[in-house]
Amino acid sequence: MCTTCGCSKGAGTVITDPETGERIETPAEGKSGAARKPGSWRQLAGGGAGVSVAAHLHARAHRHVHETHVHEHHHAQTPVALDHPATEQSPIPPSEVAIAAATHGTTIALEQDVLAKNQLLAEHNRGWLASRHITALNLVSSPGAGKTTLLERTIRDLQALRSTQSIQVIEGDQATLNDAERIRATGCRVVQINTGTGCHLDASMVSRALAQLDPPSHAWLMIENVGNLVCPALFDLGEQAKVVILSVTEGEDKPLKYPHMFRASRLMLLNKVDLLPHLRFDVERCIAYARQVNPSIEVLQVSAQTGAGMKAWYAWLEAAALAEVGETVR
Ligand SMILES: Nc1nc2c(ncn2[C@@H]2O[C@H](COP(=O)(O)OP(=O)(O)OP(=O)(O)O)[C@@H](O)[C@H]2O)c(=O)[nH]1
Ligand SMILES: [Mg+2]
Repeated sequence: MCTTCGCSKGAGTVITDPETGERIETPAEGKSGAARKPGSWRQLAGGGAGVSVAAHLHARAHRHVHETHVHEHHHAQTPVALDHPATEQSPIPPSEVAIAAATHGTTIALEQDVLAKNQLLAEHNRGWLASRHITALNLVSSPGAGKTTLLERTIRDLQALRSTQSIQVIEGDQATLNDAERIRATGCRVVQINTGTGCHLDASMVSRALAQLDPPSHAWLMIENVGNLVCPALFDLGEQAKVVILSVTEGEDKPLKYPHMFRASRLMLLNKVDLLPHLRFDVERCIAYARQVNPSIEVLQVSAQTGAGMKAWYAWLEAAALAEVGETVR
């Protein structure tokens, strides 16, 4: 359940492979009836490329930020807090959690519990992906910002360039196989997660989808999250980075209104720039707002429709993939 908004209470998740028609249903939490066994960590680890995931998870030192102090650990690939949602990478500053905890008591404890459990699963996903040298990105945006259009063009452009790069996609939507069908039409492997009333993907859904997708070594995995600028910011899926897509039709103030998402993202793709001549949208101001909430956010201006700016996005992808391989092969 998303304790932030209670969205997924009462609805199960369905993961569909549009190619085979195979469906894996998981009932909502608290509902009776056994779920089909999800793609567990053990299952995923068994299909790995032979690199020790445990070794990978122990590969790098990192710092945990707790409510009152920061200290160093040596037990995970990237900075995480299994006992607290507020980490260096987390969109929730520790001070806000501390204040909320003081005022809301057990509600926050529950939310911490859900997020801590998710964080643990996300680290499992990350270790498994790293063992296959897979570059995984979590594409987040409000509904209709252009995530699927961007993926369609990215896949087709790279195919036209005769790239041998394997791209695989996990689609997240509350309902329909529409986006999965659009991706499948490009010839790319895809599975669709339908979250029912849920407003975001979580790490356990992605773990099950990965078991179904079984992406090959060195693939690029694109995870299109449910269209929502709020809750997906809180849930680490095990990705290398979040990429937030903001379309110019949404208004330049969105980074200020939804700061957690922009703080959690490494790259902002400002999409639909082909529409700028028809809108009152101040690009420079929008970028300044994004950097106000996240000084290190990278920004690229693109049009997924016309293709403008897309070469810079492909270069960014290559760099992210090289960084992933450099990190995991070492
Ligand atoms: N003009 C213009 N339209 C675009 C661009 N990118 C996407 N669109 C249009 O925006 C609409 C939504 O695009 P989608 O790719 O479905 O958006 P999405 O973010 O995947 O939407 P959800 O999955 O429903 O959240 C479609 O009508 C697209 O044709 C762009 O760069 N320029
Ligand atoms: Mg979409």
